[in-house]
Amino acid sequence: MGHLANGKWLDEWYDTKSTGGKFARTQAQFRNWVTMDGSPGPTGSGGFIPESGRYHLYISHACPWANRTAIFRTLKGLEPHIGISVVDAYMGAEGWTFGQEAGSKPDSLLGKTRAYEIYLEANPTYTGRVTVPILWDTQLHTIVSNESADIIRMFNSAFNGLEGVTADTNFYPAELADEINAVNDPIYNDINNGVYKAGFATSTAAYEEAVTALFERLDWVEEKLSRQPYLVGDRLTEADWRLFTTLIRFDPVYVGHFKCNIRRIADYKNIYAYMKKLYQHPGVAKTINFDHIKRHYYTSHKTINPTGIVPLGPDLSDLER
Ligand SMILES: N[C@@H](CCC(=O)N[C@@H](CS)C(=O)NCC(=O)O)C(=O)O
Repeated sequence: MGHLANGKWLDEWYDTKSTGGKFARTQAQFRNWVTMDGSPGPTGSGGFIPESGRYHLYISHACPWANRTAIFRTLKGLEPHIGISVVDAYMGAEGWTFGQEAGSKPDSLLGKTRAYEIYLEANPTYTGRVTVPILWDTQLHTIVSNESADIIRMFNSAFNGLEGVTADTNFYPAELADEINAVNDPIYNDINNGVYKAGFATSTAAYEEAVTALFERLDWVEEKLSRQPYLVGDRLTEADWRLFTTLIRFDPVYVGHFKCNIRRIADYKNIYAYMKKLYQHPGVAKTINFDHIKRHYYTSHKTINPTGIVPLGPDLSDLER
């Protein structure tokens, strides 16, 4: 775990001293958008038109944010058009690295062995965290975006029209945009980022605040799903995929490693059934690698789990039935 400071790699854990033990996530810095006509998107600069083979996605199978982008790449039929590389599960002193682990996929494009070298390729004096996902543009030789929330929206619509990519699969329909954004915000704050706020807290007060908000929000989702199949009603949307990648990691990792243990997802009747349905959605299960998920968290966060022992459980076989 580390970060880049003016282009120099520093092996340092998150600083929670200045925030009273709270984990404060920093904002992604590459915020350009691929758009159909190459015009600038809501942020960043223009020039990124959709072309087959032009873009490359760097992910971690462990990471819930990167997993969103892998799911959209698959469900939108973008696999033939956008290449992919997968970092190793273990994140050590050099941050994310590309190796030979089962499930990993080396950087066949730039030939890097460390993810921070990709950031330096885009900006030799970059300062900030080196996170996945990363969407790379082979033509302008830079990072389009390192923000999963933006990348899934580009994948949802900007590439429509390429062979096999259709507008019919639409997880962000205009008429539901307001509703989707309205559920995304609290779910991001209390659940997606909430598990990290709990797990990376270094004071009891910060931990308890995060866990309380997390379970109140899960109870809220449970109630919603007792009335409707998806977060915004009858239609499967972006909001569901954003929540799903946190839910699927919850019982194997967040309950134990991040101490989010008031209840398990398996204890929530409606959320569990919903999560299982999304897991079994065609194409999704192959984007989930429980070996990488468990090994990454339990072995990389030595301040939380110094022995690096990876628990054997829980039994997840019901997801396959
Ligand atoms: N806002 C980013 C967050 C991505 C993120 O934090 N990824 C984690 C992995 S789950 C990461 O790469 N962390 C490395 C670090 O912080 O040093 C997104 O949603 O794309």
